[in-house]
Amino acid sequence: MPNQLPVALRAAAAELGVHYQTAYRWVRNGRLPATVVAGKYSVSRLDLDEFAQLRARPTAVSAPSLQRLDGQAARMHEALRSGDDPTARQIARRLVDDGTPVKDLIVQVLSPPLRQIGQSWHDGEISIWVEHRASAIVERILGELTPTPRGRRRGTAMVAAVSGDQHALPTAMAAAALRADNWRVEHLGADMPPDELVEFCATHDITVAVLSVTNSHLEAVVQHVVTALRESATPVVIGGPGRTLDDLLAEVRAATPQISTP
Ligand code: B12
Repeated sequence: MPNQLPVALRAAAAELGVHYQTAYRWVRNGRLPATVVAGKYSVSRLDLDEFAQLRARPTAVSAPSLQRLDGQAARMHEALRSGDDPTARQIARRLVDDGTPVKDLIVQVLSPPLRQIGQSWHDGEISIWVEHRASAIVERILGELTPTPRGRRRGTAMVAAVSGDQHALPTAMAAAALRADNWRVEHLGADMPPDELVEFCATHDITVAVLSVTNSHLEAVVQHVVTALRESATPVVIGGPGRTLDDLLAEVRAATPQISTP
């Protein structure tokens, strides 16, 4: 008869082929049922076998490679386009649990489907509600990301888009990547009146201002903000379509050479 004794979490992690911390995260977020025995987590043999089987299915994600992320982006596209909120969130959660950096999830898995959906809307293939619904799901996914970097914060970054630009998602993406990279973030979202934005930076301890510019016709407003921020000695970086979150992190560090090491 097979051994039915509960398995200590460390042994369960080894059996699943993951680091102890990964198994611990799965227990904490409820994916892997466990009980506390003598002050330590244990998993029942039944739960462990079921979990191992689930992970072995083709949809499960183990070691996220670039190729794998492409596959997940395709599944994410399906889920976003059809408004399948639970599946979209599950794909994101699993990738994060398996160690995918927040910025890779955003750039490789969330952004390509959004671009495809934007293009399909532009080409008249889908109604605007498909795109709105997909955006709302992505907002929710981004809200559920809770990066917990260790160590001292690099400083405080203000992230916003200016008046006339309602694209809040790119600002939320930038905010999430910055948080994961040890920045404290003041996220003001989209459609920020330029003078209020400048005033905010002047009256708060802002290390760097990050402007996400998605609408191409807002150059004059953006230039106005940049000039005002530079006059008040606030470093500013600007980015938008086609720019990655690696670009963002590199530019923010370059703009603040004096404080960027946590
Ligand atoms: C969702 C969406 C909307 C939603 C936004 C909802 C929300 N909560 O954000 C709503 C419905 C409001 C919307 C409205 C409009 N939209 Co729109 N939208 C999109 C869509 C599908 C996704 C936008 C997005 O989230 N992009 C994020 C990702 C997918 O793109 P990305 O470039 O890789 O983003 C990266 C950078 O921004 C970077 N980043 C962010 N901040 C920073 C900062 C720095 C310093 C750096 C380096 C990088 C960086 O991080 C992101 C991730 O890597 C795009 C399609 C697309 N191609 O993006 C159209 C798109 C941007 N929209 C478009 C249009 C035309 C509009 C409207 C004018 C439509 C209309 N007729 O009403 C309005 C404009 C409203 C306004 N005044 O702003 C066009 C833009 C065309 C143009 N060149 O200006 C696009 C490209 C669709 C298309 N193919 O035609 N939209």
